[in-house]
Amino acid sequence: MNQTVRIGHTACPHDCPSTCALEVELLDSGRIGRVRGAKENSYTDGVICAKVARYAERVHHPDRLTTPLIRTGPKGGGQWRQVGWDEALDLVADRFRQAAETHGTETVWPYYYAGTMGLVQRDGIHRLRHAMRWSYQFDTICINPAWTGYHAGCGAIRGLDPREMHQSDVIVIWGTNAVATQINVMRHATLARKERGAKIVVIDVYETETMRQADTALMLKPGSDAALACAVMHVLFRDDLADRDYMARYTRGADALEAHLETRGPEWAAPITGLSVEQIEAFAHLVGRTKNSFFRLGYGFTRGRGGAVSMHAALSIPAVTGAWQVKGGGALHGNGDIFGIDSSLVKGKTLADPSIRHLDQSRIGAILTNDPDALNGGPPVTAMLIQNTNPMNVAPEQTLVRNGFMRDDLFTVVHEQFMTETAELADVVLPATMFLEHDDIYRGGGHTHILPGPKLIDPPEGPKPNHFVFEELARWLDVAEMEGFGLTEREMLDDLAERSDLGTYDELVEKRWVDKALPFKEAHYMNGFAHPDGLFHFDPDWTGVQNGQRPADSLGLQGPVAAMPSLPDHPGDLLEEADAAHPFRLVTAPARNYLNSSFAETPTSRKKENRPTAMLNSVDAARLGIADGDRIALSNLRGEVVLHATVAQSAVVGTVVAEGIWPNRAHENGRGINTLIGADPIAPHGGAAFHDCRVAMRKL
Ligand SMILES: Nc1nc2c(c(=O)[nH]1)N[C@H]1C(S)=C(S)[C@@H](COP(=O)(O)OP(=O)(O)OC[C@H]3O[C@@H](n4cnc5c(=O)[nH]c(N)nc54)[C@H](O)[C@@H]3O)O[C@H]1N2
Ligand SMILES: Nc1nc2c(c(=O)[nH]1)N[C@H]1C(S)=C(S)[C@@H](COP(=O)(O)OP(=O)(O)OC[C@H]3O[C@@H](n4cnc5c(=O)[nH]c(N)nc54)[C@H](O)[C@@H]3O)O[C@H]1N2
Ligand code: SF4
Ligand SMILES: [Mo]
Repeated sequence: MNQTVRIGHTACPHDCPSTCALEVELLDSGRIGRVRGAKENSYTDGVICAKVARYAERVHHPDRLTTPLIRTGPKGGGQWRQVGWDEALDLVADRFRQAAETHGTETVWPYYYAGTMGLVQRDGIHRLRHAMRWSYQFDTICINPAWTGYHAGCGAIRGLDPREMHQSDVIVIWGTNAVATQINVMRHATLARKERGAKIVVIDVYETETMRQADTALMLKPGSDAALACAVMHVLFRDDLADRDYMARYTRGADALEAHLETRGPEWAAPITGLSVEQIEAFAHLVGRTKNSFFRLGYGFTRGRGGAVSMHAALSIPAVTGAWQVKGGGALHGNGDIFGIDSSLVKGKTLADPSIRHLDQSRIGAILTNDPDALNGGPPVTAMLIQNTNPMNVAPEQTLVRNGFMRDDLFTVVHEQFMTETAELADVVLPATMFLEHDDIYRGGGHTHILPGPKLIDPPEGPKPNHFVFEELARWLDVAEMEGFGLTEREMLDDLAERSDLGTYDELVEKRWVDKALPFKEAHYMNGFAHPDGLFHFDPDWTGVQNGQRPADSLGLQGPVAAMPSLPDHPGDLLEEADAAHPFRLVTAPARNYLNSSFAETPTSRKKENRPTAMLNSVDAARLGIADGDRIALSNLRGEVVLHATVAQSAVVGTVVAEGIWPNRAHENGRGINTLIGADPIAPHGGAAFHDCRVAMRKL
């Protein structure tokens, strides 16, 4: 069949720091063909991940939800009645109203996350939440430990323009598996190596695809990054590689840091990290002698109970070397603070009442099983609206999460593209459009662009955008007259663009993207760091306001702040260290072909990932009599998970890695990997410790 191919321009909406500029083949049939990265976008540079390149598999998937469904049998029983939107919304509005009449408005908990990163489709849920005085969500599942640690040092979430890698002689890829999770980091790093011989250092806890491409591979024990950073800085001070002039002008706490690090040299760090003294010395000398070292700091190494400490410690290295002073030198974690986006209308800021109860997103298991502490002084949660997230798969403490969702007195509405494991336990399921079928605006996490994502194809009959759900529910619940309601998606996008100095939405679509990169001096904090005193803080205050937000303690949700070190140090006391009964440390890293739980529904991703596995070292395997391919169980006090073993020299002895996130049902006993993960908040500003978990392991 001969079809004309037109190209549509949009942006990837998925929860990924790359936020790629996309070119989509639009076939006459209304279907899409191949998806490619835009070559003209200097960050995307024509490169995207394979899973989005084959997006046709997802958007035209035969299992997509296309009709609203109302549950007819027991929870999770799979019996549904197909209904029209009006009947579904009528029921939802009725039940939400009833719940609020019985328990007060805080009993309704709208639960969302970043399945779409669109600023209108993702964030509009807050407008409805505030209008209805429903409970707030304290977002903790992803960024908090990383952002808090970064903010503690720099005073803002911004750093180098990632394209500056082309002017770097050393690129340190720290705690991110860029090949899998943000391919463009790898693209620019490997180009820099080709162009100028830049050396790539990769710091991870197992041999990832990213590490296999490194010039220097530092494979350490989970949660030991701050110890490595301390030893590196010890060497920098010791060997006169610290930039004392720079520190005097731009930092706070340098003398205290130097004194404190005297006892934290490579000999101290070697047993903590599992690295050799020589490896640590060599790494310290490399970054100490190469001013233009680019520290690309990921999320992975912050998903432990010492996560904020680890981020801040790693970030302290370029402040000691003074790397920030030169092109290609300094750090980047994210650039969230450069965009000047004003989402106040979308989010319904004027409707917000700060006294309303906050609930910790990661503690959904404890919340839904009525743990009084997790309920934070408010009523039980008896009604939920869930969008863009799949907590029955991705949230920690899965056993509690399941028990909670099974409660008969909990009414759950899930607006979804697929029948996820969360949707399976819903009372009402509403079908959602995909990004190619609605309009939105996105901003880069790991780069400097704002990109419009205009609608390119028509959805199937049935699915509706998130914005439609906010507007319709507002109407059914009689708050449609409040500020911020009553606009179409396009009108809302125009308002957002205008408030954010981006012109109109159409103008933005015409331009394809806007580059908000800061000038050198700003991006490098040469006019001062973003704290009020203009200094980088080696000695952060972990209490009070964190990353510019209301502190968790004022929300009643703080982690063990008192146990945090006041200067960079190994946060050993905070970690879930191995013990005699649970001698292994589990890391639940992302799989290359899945994105959190997304794409587990597409046949190619599924085939490539094969089955849930746990990677372990041959030394550990031999000791337990486990051979490659054996069925094994991982367990701890939270539960037990069955997988198959892959034996390789790919991690430090004592570390086990399970890539995912696989659907729970892909595991033999229906228990997914997050059964093993704890939900206790990471200090000081919350977070889930997905890579900090002790387990026992046995052959089945
Ligand atoms: N293919 C794919 N891409 C994704 C995702 C996905 O699931 N799959 N998820 C998306 C999302 S939501 C996010 S937030 C980003 C996250 O992307 P990243 O910043 O890459 O963070 P993580 O995915 O948590 O983990 C990255 C790496 O950290 C390593 N790690 C774990 N513990 C430690 C430690 O203690 N020290 C060190 N040095 N390394 C450690 C893991 O082994 C893993 O290789 O990726 C996004 N992109
Ligand atoms: N074991 C382990 N667990 C983890 C992690 C880990 O590293 N290890 N990483 C954690 C991290 S960093 C994160 S961010 C979370 C993420 O976890 P989630 O937020 O649950 O992300 P996804 O699993 O991608 O689920 C997003 C869902 O949103 C739906 N969706 C997408 N677009 C739209 C839309 O426009 N409208 C509607 N209504 N729905 C939409 C998709 O179909 C999908 O089911 O997982 C966390 N869980
Ligand atoms: S790399 Fe990330 S942003 Fe780019 S296409 Fe893939 S999922 Fe989307
Ligand atoms: Mo995330």
